[in-house]
Amino acid sequence: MSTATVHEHVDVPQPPQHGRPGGYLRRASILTGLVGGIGLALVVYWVGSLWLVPWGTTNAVTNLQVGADALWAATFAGWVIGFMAGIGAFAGPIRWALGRDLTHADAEYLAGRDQGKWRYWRYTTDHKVVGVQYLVMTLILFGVGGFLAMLIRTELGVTWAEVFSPDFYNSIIGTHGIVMIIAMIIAITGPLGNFVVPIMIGARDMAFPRLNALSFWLLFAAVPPLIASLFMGGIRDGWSVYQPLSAQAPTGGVGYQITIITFAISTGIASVNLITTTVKMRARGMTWNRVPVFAIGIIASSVMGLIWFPMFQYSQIMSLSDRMISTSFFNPLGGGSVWLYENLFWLLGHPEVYVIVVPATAALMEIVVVFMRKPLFSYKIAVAGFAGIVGISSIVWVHHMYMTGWAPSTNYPFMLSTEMISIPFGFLVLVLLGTIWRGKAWARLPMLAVYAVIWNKVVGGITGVYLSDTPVDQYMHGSMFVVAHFHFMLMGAGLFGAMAAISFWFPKMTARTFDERIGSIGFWTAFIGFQVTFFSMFVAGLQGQPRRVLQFDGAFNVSNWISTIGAYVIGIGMLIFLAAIIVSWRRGPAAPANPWGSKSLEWQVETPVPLENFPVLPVVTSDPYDYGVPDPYEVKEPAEAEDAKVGAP
Ligand code: HEM
Ligand SMILES: [Cu+2]
Repeated sequence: MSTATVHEHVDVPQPPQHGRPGGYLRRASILTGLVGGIGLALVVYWVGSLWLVPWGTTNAVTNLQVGADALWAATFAGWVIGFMAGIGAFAGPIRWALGRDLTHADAEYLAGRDQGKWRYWRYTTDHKVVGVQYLVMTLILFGVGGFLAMLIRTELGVTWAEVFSPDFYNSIIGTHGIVMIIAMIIAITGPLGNFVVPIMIGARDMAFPRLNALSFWLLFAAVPPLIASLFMGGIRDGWSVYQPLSAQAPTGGVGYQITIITFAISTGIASVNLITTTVKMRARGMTWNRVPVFAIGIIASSVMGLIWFPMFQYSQIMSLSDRMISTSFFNPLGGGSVWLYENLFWLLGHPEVYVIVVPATAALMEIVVVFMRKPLFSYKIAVAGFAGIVGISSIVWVHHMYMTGWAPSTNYPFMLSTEMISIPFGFLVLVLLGTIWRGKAWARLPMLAVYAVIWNKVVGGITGVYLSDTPVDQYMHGSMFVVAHFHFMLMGAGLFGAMAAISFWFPKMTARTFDERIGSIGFWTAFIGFQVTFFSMFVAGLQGQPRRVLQFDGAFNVSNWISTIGAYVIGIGMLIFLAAIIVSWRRGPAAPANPWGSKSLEWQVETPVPLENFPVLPVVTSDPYDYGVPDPYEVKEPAEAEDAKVGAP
């Protein structure tokens, strides 16, 4: 991408300055957040237990004292609100309401100027800080989800005994599923959407910096209720917490509901921010056909999240209301419908897999052009692929309900729409293959990882087509084949794609060089373990092994032993990859500004990236993929000077 730098001083209009800078925002941090959260939760629980439980009214369906659910729902909500108040999320709006809007000095302070590492523990608005905060949060969530996965495979591998009680095994599965889904949803959009996209499009920050901090800290506040639920009887009906089972689950289910309701607000805000940033903050000259494909992928993912995540949120608000005040949204005895729940859930459930896979695919496209030194095979087909997925992914959700008996006549149109989604999905794989085709790859980890992810995508995609056919699904529904299929998609394409993307943008994000030797050992160990784990689960599923059942017929023993060994190998590989991230971040050699020789804007800025990103905003004059294409703006030495040089002694 060639840029013409125009040295013009841009006057940034300043908000009217009222009163002195400072106030609570200068003292707020994660510590005041924790005090606020725990403090308010305790107060609510105390007042609530004085007031709620003594009622003793019992929910007709759950036979549970309504008070208990309402008490915990209020306590968890108290934690979220108290934490957000404590960390300073409401300080800005309150000051604005009091006519004392933030001063420019406050805004600079909030952006983290001159605060060193402490800025990562505060309500900081700089998109680069928020990106790093999301990266750390993603790693923590993967740690929790991965640990639970090891427990699941241990239970399934120890075929001669029971390691956990059936109830606890059920809650491990459900918690593993939802923690991993949340981790995958943020894995690329959070760290890289926030850190890379604004620089990549030539902006100084996101469109709404304060909202950006809000989206991250809401995510942070959303997690503890979910973890708490594991110790309050847990969620025993899988990550999808289907009704009417979840209405009868222990109080822990309330933690899940508060988490999803809060997380949905966080993703909604983040999606609005990511979309608005690329629509409104692009550098001059960056017309839509010059926008890097990664930014397009992030928009596509954010649009799907923005439209469909509220469905999930509504389903949990209604579930909570059914539990707390005995409404009957999903209670057939009160005229409600469990199918309403399933439709609401899968209206999000399916597009969400593309919320995960689309950013990973877009990141791979940024990687292949750099390491193949070739223009993208077809920018237009890539964009058409993303647009096609946004469109079709919203009309396929019923393939999760083929076997529910809800509306069998709809199965065939949804079978068709589901099969059709492999067309835009195929576009994306073809653009990757087309860019690789006949090129000479620079064999570095990010590039080699692309091959691994394409393999996983193809396996995941093909098995998806099988399952989209109702006759096949009649046999496979609820089996380990389905589990293996979505792991190939969510983990195989999503997580391994995220690992490729992190290893690519690591030098820019951390100003350190990523240790590719350790990183590669980790990546490929996990990749091999992954194939072993989930191919044997394809086999177990074909043999008929049901999911979500800890006791099964001995016929499945061998495939489960192999799968469990594979899972431990994944675990070892992931720990080695994590070690590579930590070791490189702590003491890796300082990274140069553009180690890959990329033409994209984010690699044209200094490393570490200065607070304002660009000393002067760039003007863009071409797309970022003109590798191997002569630069029309390159200032050529006049011929005679050339000759003169040739002649010169
Ligand atoms: C270390 C890697 C992982 C292993 C070994 C693993 C293993 C498993 C197994 C064996 C199950 C099925 C349990 C059963 O039905 O009895 C499962 C369920 C699930 N996994 Fe994973 N998983 C891993 C990573 C992931 C990742 C990265 C995701 C990303 C989204 C994920 C999402 C899910 C979901 C959504 C379920 C369904 C939970 C439910 O049935 O409610 N897993 N996992
Ligand atoms: Cu689906």
